[in-house]
Amino acid sequence: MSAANRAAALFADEHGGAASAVWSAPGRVNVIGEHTDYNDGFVLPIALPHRTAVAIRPRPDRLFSVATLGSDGRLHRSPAVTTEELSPGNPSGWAAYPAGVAWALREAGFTLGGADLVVVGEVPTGAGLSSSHALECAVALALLDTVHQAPGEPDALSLGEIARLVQRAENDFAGAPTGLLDQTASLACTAAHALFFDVRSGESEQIPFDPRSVGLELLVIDTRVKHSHSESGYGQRRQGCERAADLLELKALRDVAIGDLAATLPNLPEELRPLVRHVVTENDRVLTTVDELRAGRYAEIGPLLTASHASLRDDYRVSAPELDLAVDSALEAGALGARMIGGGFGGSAIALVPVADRPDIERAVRSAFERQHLTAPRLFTAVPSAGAGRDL
Ligand code: GAF
Repeated sequence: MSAANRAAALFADEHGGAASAVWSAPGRVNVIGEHTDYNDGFVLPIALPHRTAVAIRPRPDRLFSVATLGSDGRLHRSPAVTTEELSPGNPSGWAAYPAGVAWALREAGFTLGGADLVVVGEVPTGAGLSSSHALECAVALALLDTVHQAPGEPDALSLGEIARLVQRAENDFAGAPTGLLDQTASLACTAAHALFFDVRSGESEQIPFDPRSVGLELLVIDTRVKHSHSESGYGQRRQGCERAADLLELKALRDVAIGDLAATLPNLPEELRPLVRHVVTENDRVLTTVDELRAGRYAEIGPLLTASHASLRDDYRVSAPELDLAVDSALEAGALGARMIGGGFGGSAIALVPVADRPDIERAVRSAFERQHLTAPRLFTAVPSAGAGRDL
């Protein structure tokens, strides 16, 4: 059963009667363009088939209640608070993600009534696949629907505006200083495409991306090493980039042209140079990847993925031994390219693999983990899927 149908059924059990709507939003895999979003740069994500669904029904009072299906198969209920009572820290824990969205909408001037929400998520959590943004985007759309602002309504907010509201929830309520990549991917990706998104201009283009049509697959390797953007070195990397841009008197590192990189680096303190080198070369790799995909040259993006990983590992220093192992073992077994994805310090890697070689590559990655006595990784194919929408 789909996440949406399960959310609808659980809603009926929990609250009696039907939900008024069910919205869902997917997790994402970023093909390339990592740690470029908060530098005003370029990203190229796809949406996963894994979705988080939110069944909703407005309440006559002002209470905001959320129940989520846990991995233990039970519903976990957040303490019900009124929408007026929501403030960063109240509620905390997992409930901060849905509550933060209601708070951000309220802060943006929407008059929200109370609502009951039931959440069913199938995006693996802590795996760098953006489960928190899938949840936040689905909640945002469900709540906006209650005030006639969901996509499709007359004068509705644009997807870009919704993405910024979700970003505010994540940054100021949940306390994770993340950029715009994940919510934009979850909201705006379409099936069989990658989304080429220019964070500075807000412009995006759907790039046809269907690896299976050329005998390839994008394999996700979830290392099972959990990560968290509010606790990892993510914020510190972000501050380093902002400091470098300030010292260079630029709005953002996006403004360093690849051709000026060598001349620019000596003007910076030594510890900031690798950060800048990563961001500038990564933006360039996104542009080259888009060119290759537009020309249908899928295999050519392999080396770009691998170069991205080396840059994230050596310059940006956000990889982890398990991510390096996933990438190295996949490459040794015949992947055309591989890299860690997302914020790093754990989570997942991707590998571009010929369909025919996938069983061997999968076996090689699994035995590499086994030899090092690591938790078995979870492997699956990332099929470029649809973005968020209303299911029921
Ligand atoms: C995380 C963040 F949420 C994104 O905004 C982005 O910075 C990414 O890490 C790194 O590219 O997923």
